[in-house]
Amino acid sequence: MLYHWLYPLQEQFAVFNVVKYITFRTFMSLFTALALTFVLAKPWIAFMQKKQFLQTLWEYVPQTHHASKGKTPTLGGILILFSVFISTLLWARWDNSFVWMMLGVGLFMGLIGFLDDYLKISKKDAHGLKARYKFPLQIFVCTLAGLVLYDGLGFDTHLSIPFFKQVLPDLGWFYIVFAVFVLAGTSNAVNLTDGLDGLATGPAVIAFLSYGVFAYITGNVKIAGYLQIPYIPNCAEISVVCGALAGSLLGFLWFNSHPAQIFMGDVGALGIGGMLGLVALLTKNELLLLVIGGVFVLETLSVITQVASFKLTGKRIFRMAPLHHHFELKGWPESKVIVRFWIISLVLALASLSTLKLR
Ligand code: 57M
Repeated sequence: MLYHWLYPLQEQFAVFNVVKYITFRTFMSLFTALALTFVLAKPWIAFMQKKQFLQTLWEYVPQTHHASKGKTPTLGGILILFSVFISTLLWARWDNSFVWMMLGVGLFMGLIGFLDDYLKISKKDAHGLKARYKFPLQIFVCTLAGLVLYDGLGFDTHLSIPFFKQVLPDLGWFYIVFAVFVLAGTSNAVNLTDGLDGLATGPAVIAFLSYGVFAYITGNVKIAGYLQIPYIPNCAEISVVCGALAGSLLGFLWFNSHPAQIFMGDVGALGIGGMLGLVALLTKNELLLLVIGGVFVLETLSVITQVASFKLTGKRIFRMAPLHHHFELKGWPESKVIVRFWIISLVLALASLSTLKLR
């Protein structure tokens, strides 16, 4: 919005020329979202406590210390998404379809998560929205997003494979299925990871910072050409949204860090996960998501292999899946599991960025 208001004034006031620059608006968006979340978090936590919107625990929580977490307010995702929306609307260009897609996916995936949280809180039952309703709803939203990309925006359906510049398989209409897989997979992966204080928030900050860089260079014809990566017009504007996400999550982490004063809830995990999947699609860096979002992938793989092993052999691979429960049950203190997962996340993100010149 500010771009559309301030840029025309640059002829009278040269200083407003600065809003032309995506890098400037990305940083402003980051700081605005950070400040919003930071300032609003305390009143939001107090409001959640007053309304008794507290986390509902599973009846068979194995770790005794998790029992105390039942007093923690949830629905922090509403705060995160609110700050992201306000900051994006302030700093991003309104004539960019990708920006609206990001907000749309965040909103609708967040709504599904909210329904889940609402049922958990109102019925005081940790199971919330039943999987037979939750997954079809997710698939519906993700299919809509896939259709908008494929049909509405005529998005390039070629798959870009890191290190293989010449290999660009065209997925054709199958791109919609691929998009659903990436979007639904990422949102559920973030959701599974969100089981310890700041465990999903930290890696999500790192992932959005990394994708902010990827979005910027993918949408810059000169840098994309120099690095020999696919150039996607209008893609750079997504870095403003990534900035808002990174800022908002960072502000939230201040309160979600151990011992957490608030959880993001499914509204946050699904909304943020959906947006992370979408930014990977829009920057044509879907395969790199396996590395940038490595912690989310590891957590998901631990669940898949645990369930498969138990069904096929009757034996468990991990003491408990997702992976963070395994380490907790091995006796690692919660903060150690969290910080070590953050370290892994940071190293993987740096490794992803280092591939840019190699490709
Ligand atoms: C939701 N929700 C957290 C909070 C957060 C298939 C199976 C692996 C599914 C999995 C599952 O349901 N995972 C998704 C995980 C919950 O946190 C809430 O949920 C939101 C995110 N969706 O924002 O609102 C609890 O996590 C803890 N927490 C923190 N700090 C945070 O910042 O400490 C969350 C955020 C909170 C709090 O205690 O209450 C959750 O873990 O429930 N199910 C499981 O993870 C279960 N695993 C399992 O059954 N494993 C089996 C099989 C099926 C693979 C096995 O290994 O044999 C375990 N979950 C829990 N206890 N809590 C079972 C034991």
